[in-house]
Amino acid sequence: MQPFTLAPLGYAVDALEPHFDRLTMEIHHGRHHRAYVDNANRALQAHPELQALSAEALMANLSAVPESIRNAVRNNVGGHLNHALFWRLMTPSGASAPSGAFAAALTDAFGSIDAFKARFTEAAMGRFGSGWAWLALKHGKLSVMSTPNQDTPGMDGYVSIIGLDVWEHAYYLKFQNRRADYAKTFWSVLNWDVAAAEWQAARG
Ligand code: MN3
Repeated sequence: MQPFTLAPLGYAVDALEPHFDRLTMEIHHGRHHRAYVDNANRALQAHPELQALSAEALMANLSAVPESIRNAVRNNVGGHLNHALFWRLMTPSGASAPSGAFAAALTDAFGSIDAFKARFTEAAMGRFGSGWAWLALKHGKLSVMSTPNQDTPGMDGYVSIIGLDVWEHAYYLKFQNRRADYAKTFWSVLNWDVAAAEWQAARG
C-alpha cells in the first residue's frame, strides 16, 4: 500500500551476470525504479482519498484519478508495478524452463513453448520506442501483448504474468541498440518458477 516503497532486489546486483550486467541493474533498480516510486508518492501526496488504493487498483481505474495527476499516476504507479514484477521474475537460480500445468497452458495457448517465446519476442521487437512485452491472463486465457511507456496490462483487465522492459534504459549499456539480443538473453535469466506462481495467483 501507500506510500509506495522500493523493495530491495532480493539478490545481488551482479547476480544476473553475465547475462544482465551489474551497472544496468544498479541504475535501473536504484535510480529508475526509485524515481517511479518517489514520483508516484509525490503525485498522490495531496490526495488522501486515493491513498488506500493499491497500485493495481489505481491502474485498473485511472478515470477515477483526478486529471491533474492522472498522467503522473499512469506513468509512475505503472512504472512501479511493472518493475516490481520484472525484478521478481529474474530471481536467480529458479527453473530455466516451464513445466507441469503452466507449460501445458502455454502449449495450449500458443502451440508450443518455442512458439510462445517467438510471439513474446515479436511483441518486444514490435513495440516502437519505450514500453513492455507481456504474457498476461484475462478470463483464464493467456495472451501475448505489448504496452507503451509504463502502461500496464491491468489497465485493460489483464493480469501480468511475464513482463520484459524494452525501454533503452533496460539494455543500452550492455546491448546498445541490439534489442533482439537483449530479448533473447531474457530467457537466460527468467525464473520460470516465479512465472508459474504468478500464473497460478492470477487464476485465483
Ligand atoms: Mn525500466
